[in-house]
Amino acid sequence: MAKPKQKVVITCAVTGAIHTPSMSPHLPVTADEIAEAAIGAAKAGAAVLHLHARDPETGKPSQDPALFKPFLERIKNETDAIINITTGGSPHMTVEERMRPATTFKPELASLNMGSMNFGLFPMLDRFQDFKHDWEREHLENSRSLIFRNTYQDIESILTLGNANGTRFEFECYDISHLYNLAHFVDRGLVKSPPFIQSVFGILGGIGPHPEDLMHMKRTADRLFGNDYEWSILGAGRNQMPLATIGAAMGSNVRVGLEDSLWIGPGQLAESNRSQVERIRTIVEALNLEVATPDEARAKLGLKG
Ligand code: KMH
Ligand code: ZN
Repeated sequence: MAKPKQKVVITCAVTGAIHTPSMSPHLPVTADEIAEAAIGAAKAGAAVLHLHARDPETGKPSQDPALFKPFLERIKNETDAIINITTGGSPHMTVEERMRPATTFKPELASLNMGSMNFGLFPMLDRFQDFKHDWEREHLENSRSLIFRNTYQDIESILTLGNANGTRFEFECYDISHLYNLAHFVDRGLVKSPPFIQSVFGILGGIGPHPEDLMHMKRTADRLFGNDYEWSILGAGRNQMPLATIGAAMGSNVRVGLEDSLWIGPGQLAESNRSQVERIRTIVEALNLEVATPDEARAKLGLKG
């Protein structure tokens, strides 16, 4: 009898807080743009939508729940995709600020960043120089001296909030040490199994984007969590599709979206989130794997539904 095909959960991270509006005319900014981009991604096969909000005038990242509400309502009305709200916000924000939308909306899934780190956005100044808003240049320049703060106390506060609200987590692991931090919280009983590990490659300050880096993350996760975890791959920038492809071939889930990469090919801006979801879907199916529906993803990730 044929073995059932592995189901791959595609997450689409629709706008994020790394890129700025002057970098791409396709980056969703307003609530309507975020809703339309997210709905398009869900229709193309994204079971999980990872969501941030932006100020509609300036495009600056914001954790104001009032900015999330209109697009969350539209997405819930028009799709059955899993809503994943950021608690990372932007490295420029306080942890209290970052927690506001997940506290307000109690989603099925929220991100949780597993360690404090440098977060170097300034190399993007080599490629992008013309900015419409002052905040955009400052956002990149200031990353030379800021720390993306995720102390043990911060992580514990977000975990406690999630556990009280039935929210589970996409654990953002940017380096090997973050896997050990996650194992610590599993051992303390604060994280229910299986944890959904989003391995992040290619952020300056975290692990690099070499396939050997991916192998080292996987070997370490296998050693710490055995078979009892769900693995996903996020490659930043041009690493997005190659690393997602390697990961999917090795049994991982995948994350794409304009939060992580503005590109669809060398020097070619992606015109939509949907186009990246379609691209990875084609790759996943070419690997003879199946894309998970939202309900299949809920079952895999143990979500409240
Ligand atoms: N920006 C990504 C590298 C979060 O929102 O909590 C990871 C992320 C963090 O999505
Ligand atoms: Zn994010």
